[in-house]
Amino acid sequence: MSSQKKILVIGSNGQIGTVLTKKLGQKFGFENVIGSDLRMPDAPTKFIFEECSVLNKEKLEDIIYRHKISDVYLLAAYLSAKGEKNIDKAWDLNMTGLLNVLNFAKQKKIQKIFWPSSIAVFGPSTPKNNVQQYAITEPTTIYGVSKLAGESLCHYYHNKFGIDVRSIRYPGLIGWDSMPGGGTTDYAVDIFHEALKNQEYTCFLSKDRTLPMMYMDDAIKATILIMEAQANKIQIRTSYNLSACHFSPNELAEEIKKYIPSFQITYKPDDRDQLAKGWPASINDKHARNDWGWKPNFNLSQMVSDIVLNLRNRYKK
Ligand code: NAD
Ligand code: AKB
Repeated sequence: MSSQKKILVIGSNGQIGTVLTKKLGQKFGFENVIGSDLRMPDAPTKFIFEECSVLNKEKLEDIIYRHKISDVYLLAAYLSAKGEKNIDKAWDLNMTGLLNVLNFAKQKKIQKIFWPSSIAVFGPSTPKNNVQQYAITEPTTIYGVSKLAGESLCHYYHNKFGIDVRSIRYPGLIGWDSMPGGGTTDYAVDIFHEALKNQEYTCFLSKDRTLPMMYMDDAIKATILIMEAQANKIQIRTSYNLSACHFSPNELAEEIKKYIPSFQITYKPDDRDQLAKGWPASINDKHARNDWGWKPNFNLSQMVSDIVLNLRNRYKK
């Protein structure tokens, strides 16, 4: 195996993959980053792209072999809201996809894996605020169930086979550069686009439904930080709690109004509000901070300012 880092991002067309591939390309060279997804990306990419399902083991193995892949970022998944509508498919993609990649590491075809978990591993029996790393995990969505099982699988493969798999429990992620793909926290991205285009938004969560959230820049920073940390710093091989800020739709709307005073929000909670109701309002991430030096850069007002600036530029074009 070559000593050159060669990175494969599976699910590279998604909300996180779109941004992560750019950051990894800037850091390690675009020639060392391979993206893969079910379909070709909408726009040309600077990195190499391979069309492939993570469920197609043979094709994936061929990509890993041809590109001499060392590190895999596995992002392909069904998220919470989409998962509730496709339970069998969500379980299959979220679990078999992970198992396929873990087995490539077991066979020594790759060296390191990043696989994200979620705050969805928590449920209504978890305390609401400042949720600790080892709090009760009794999820009530198939997505949360698959993430919790995935965390155990990562822990098991690390302990039994020494697999270097690293994981973060992302909160809801918000960015301006990509659109979300079927989650409960998607409102927090949609709201910016509607505020700038139409000055109004109908929110599918309740006005005061506070959730742990994070700006995409911080999520990407944490992802690269945990992957670049020395292996002995990674003390938790299930998945790390990670936190930046928490807010309700009402608080987000008030912050947006500082830039777009005519913005109006109305509330029409749907099934997704019930999913969000079972999740924590805030997370304690002291282990990530102590073990590998995690610290966020963006609070709510810094994030809103940056997103509005970037989207205004985009919509001007
Ligand atoms: P997304 O839905 O935006 O993107 C997933 C990508 O995977 C899509 O481009 C999709 O086409 C691709 N994909 C689907 N099936 C595939 C298959 N069989 N083979 C290959 N690619 C396939 O998701 P995201 O928001 O970018 O999330 C990425 C990961 O981060 C997921 O594991 C998700 O659970 C986790 N996560 C995301 C958030 C968030 O707020 N975005 C929060 C917590 C955890
Ligand atoms: C979702 O809403 O499903 C995701 C998540 C918090 O895991 N954004």
